[in-house]
Amino acid sequence: MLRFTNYTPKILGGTLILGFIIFNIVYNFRKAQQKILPGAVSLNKENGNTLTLLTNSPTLLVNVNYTLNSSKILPSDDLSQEKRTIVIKQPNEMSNLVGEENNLGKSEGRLIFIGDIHGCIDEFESLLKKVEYQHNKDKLVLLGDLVGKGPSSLKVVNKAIDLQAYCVRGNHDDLVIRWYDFFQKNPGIDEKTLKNTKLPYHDFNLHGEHINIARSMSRKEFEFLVKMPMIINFKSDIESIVAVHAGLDPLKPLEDQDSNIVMRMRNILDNGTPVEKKKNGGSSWSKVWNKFKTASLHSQLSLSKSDKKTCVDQTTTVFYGHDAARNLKLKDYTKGLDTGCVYGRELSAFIYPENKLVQVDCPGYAKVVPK
Ligand SMILES: [Mn+2]
Repeated sequence: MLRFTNYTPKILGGTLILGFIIFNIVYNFRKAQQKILPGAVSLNKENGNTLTLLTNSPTLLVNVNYTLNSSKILPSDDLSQEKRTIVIKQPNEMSNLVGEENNLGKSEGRLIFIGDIHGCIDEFESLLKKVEYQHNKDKLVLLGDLVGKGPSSLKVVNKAIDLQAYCVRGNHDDLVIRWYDFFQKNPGIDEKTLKNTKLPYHDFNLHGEHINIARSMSRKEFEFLVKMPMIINFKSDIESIVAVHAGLDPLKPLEDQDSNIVMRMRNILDNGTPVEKKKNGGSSWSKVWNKFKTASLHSQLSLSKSDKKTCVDQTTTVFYGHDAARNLKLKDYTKGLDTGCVYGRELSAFIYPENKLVQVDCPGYAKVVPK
């Protein structure tokens, strides 16, 4: 029987202090774990699915400044009425993005945005012919997922290297990058050890194709992929064009976007949270982006004045891929170009500043997986 003695308050006090210490250790340990893993934000918190973490310190944002060689600056609505020449100034930080030969300097010509290629090298080459791509004048912008699903992932990567294309990282590119990194850290690992090893990412699949792409990848191919940033922002005095693989969180400036979200988002919930899977609810991110002008978005979400300044300018035009299920989506401020090439639909190019869409048909290589 427990009796109240002179020692009881000390024991109770001691237990409380000990409990407090243990709580703090656990809490701080978990917090420290989260700090070690920046970008480890779950897109699907509701389901408890944690998202894949990123390796190799991905570059979030690269800015490309350009000027318009036009005697008359036009509002963006009139872009199609007068062909303007873009002069791309190659900033230093782009030098390691466009392959080993960085001799572009200034180039005049068109920006040609191309949706998810997924290893479809033949269709990629046909599309280049169809748009009459001129290497010394035009600039290619590939919207990520160069690899995976299709027949010739590494041929597409090498073509991008040869053409010195600007590319943003897609979720499939990211998976191959992480597998390559895994083999760098575990050199010569045999099949048996591999099977018994606890793999570092939930989306690592020993029977998937990404492991094989990574295994057959050269150092040069890896370095090209790993240097692909999440966001490229083409900026002139009057307009801003952004290339990303999946989408942008309208409530954050470009430099504060989350890499995982930029590579994977599809929808935005009513409370403003971006989510990867449509089954999590919400609306298409592009619908949200186009629907709300900056002010109305802010007033709806009751943000403070200081927050208003930090959001992405809603007039920015965003080129993206990733959402083959929604197919071609050309809206005022967003251009969705994943038209399901690898599933037997089309590979699409959007030519700027002509605002012209060019497509080639594809026979289809991969089964359609509903998202
Ligand atoms: Mn994708």
